[in-house]
Amino acid sequence: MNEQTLILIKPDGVMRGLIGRIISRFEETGLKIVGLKMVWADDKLAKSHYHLDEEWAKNVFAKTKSTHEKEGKPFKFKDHMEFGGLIQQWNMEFLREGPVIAAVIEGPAAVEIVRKMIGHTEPKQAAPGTIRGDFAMIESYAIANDKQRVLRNLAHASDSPETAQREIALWFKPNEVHSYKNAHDSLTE
Ligand code: IDP
Ligand code: MG
Repeated sequence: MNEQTLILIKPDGVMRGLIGRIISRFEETGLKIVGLKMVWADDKLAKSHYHLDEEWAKNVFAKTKSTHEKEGKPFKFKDHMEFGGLIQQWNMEFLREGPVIAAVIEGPAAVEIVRKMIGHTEPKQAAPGTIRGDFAMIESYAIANDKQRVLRNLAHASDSPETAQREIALWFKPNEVHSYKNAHDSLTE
C-alpha cells in the first residue's frame, strides 16, 4: 500500500548546503518525490506545524528525561506539557530562521522508512548511515539544552500516517502534490 509522508529540511540543513545530499538519499531508496518546494514559514504555519499535542509532549519529555538520567545529568522539568510547550516554542522560532525545503515522499511504508533514514531525534544517538547520524552526530541534548535552543538535527519527518496527512495539508495545496510513474513502480504494483 502506497503511503505519503512529509519531510522538511530545516533551516540548519539548508544553511549548511545539504539540500541535494538529503533529497538524493530518499530518491536512491526508490521512494518517489511527489511534491517539493522551498518555503519561508510565517508565524501561523510554524505554529500549526508545531502545535502542542499531549501524546507528542509525553513522548518528547520521556526521550529527553531518560537521556539526561542515563548521562547522570539533572532534568529540572516535572510536567510534560510545560516541557513540550517550551520545546515547541523553540521549534517555531528555529523553523523561521530561514527557508526550509518541504517535500512529500510516497511509497510503500514511506512513513516508517523515512523515519528510519532520518534517525534518532538526538543526532548523538542516531546511527551512522542515518541523515542525523552522518551529518550532525556532534549535536546532543546536553549542548542544545545548555544553550536553551532546539536540537539542530537537519530534518523533520512525519511520525505516523495520520500526522503525515495533517502535515502534508499544511504545507501543500492538493494540486502541488503530483501523481506519476517512476522506474520502481513496476516492482511494487
Ligand atoms: P523528531 O524530530 O525526531 O520527530 P520530536 O520528538 O518530534 O523529534 O521533537 C521535535 C523536535 O524538537 C526535534 O526534532 C528536535 O529538534 C526538538 N527537540 C526535541 N526534544 C528536545 C530537547 O530536549 N531539547 C531541544 N530540542 C528538542
Ligand atoms: Mg516528531
